[in-house]
Amino acid sequence: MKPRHKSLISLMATAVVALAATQATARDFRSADVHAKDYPTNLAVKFMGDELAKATAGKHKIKVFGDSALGSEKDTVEQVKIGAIDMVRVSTAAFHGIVPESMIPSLPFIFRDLAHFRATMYGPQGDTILAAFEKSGFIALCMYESGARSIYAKKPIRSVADMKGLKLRVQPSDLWVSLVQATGASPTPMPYAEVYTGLKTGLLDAAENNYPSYEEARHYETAQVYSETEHVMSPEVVVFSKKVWDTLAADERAALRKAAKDSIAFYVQLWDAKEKDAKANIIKAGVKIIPSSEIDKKSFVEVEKAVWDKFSATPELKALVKSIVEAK
Ligand code: GTR
Repeated sequence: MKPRHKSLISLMATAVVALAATQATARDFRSADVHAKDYPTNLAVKFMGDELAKATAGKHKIKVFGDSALGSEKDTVEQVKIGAIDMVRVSTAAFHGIVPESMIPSLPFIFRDLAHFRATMYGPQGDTILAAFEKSGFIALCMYESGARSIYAKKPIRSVADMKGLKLRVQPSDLWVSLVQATGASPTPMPYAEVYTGLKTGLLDAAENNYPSYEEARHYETAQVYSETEHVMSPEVVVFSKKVWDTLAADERAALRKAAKDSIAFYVQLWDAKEKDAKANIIKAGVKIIPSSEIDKKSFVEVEKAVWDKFSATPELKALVKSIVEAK
């Protein structure tokens, strides 16, 4: 046999062994999250893990690391990129600088209501956004709703005029910085885990989030007025490392994708209950709520037009915006 053939055969043999090894290796995929173990995102990823274990006869599982134990959203996304962590559940805001499509659902007031959000983000427009992650080296498996984000401070916010000069925490993202600057407030980008201290020490006057995060992170202890500005409904996203994904067999990838899709309905039920529960708890704790009916939303919509233009500048992004806005 000629040496060339020999080396080809040994190469093929190595490939076969490698493939068998990949398929034989059981994995406990590590998934990072900033929320506590019992928060809906973590319970949903745990559900995904149980489904995955069933589909792979117990071979693959998912282990959730909550409470920012593996780092901030930005840090863990970087680790997922290099394959040091297998998975992450973050706000889509953590991908604003990486996947331009992920910015679109954070455009202020883009969703008319929850039904509009669900029809698009669990529908074709959501699929477009998820698919866009791959060219940046990530496999986005599914999105979850996260209610509406509203502003909380020591004082009520009824119109954009009340925002002037407020030191307001934002998620580390250019879109978020611009969004808050447009209102006349002063944005301070900071990881979730640091906001509690920021509010306590007076480094921040205000922050913004949905009811469950406002409650979980105990931001209500210092920022006791929650004004239902409902300015953004950005979704959560569950993302898998492409580096790790590329080592998996086709049936294993399919099982992961299916488990993620199946976790949405499970999540939505938990989220619905959590929102109600969190709101009831913060009311009990003495928080004053300014209901959305008392907020001059028009004043916010006006100043945010420039943000839409700035962050959906390409024809592809404009088409995505149009398709969301025009969806029934
Ligand atoms: C929450 C979201 C987290 C994180 C946090 C934040 O609503 O679930 O992933 O993004 O907001 O504001 O940092």
